[in-house]
Amino acid sequence: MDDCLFCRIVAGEIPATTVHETPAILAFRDIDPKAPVHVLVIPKDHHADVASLALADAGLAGELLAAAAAVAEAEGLRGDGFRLLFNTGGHGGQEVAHVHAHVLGGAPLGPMLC
Ligand code: IU
Repeated sequence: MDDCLFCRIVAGEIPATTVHETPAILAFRDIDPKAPVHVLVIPKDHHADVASLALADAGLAGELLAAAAAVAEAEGLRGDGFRLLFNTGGHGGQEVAHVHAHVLGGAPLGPMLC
């Protein structure tokens, strides 16, 4: 989608710091990190949110989770733990309408992120 920020990152039109990539998935550092490690993991194909993705392509949703786990491993988060978060829709606080998993860690995050 021409007007989608994350589609433009996938297309290389907007720079991002990539930490993990597969043919279907891209993971890059959040431009405004909310934790010492904050990586966004997205499918290269456009899906608006995690519910839309899961209904349209459960296999790709699984690839997204596997990539998030690989990022957590590569970033050294597996031992102490991390947060995997999908903000979804308006009430969920989703600002970019291209599904993205937030991988957050590197410090204790508390019981909830709001
Ligand atoms: P949200 O779940 O849609 O609220 O998360 C969007 C995230 O995208 C948020 O953490 C932003 O800091 C991040 N982001 C980014 O990494 N690069 C950008 O150019 C823009 C937002 I705009």
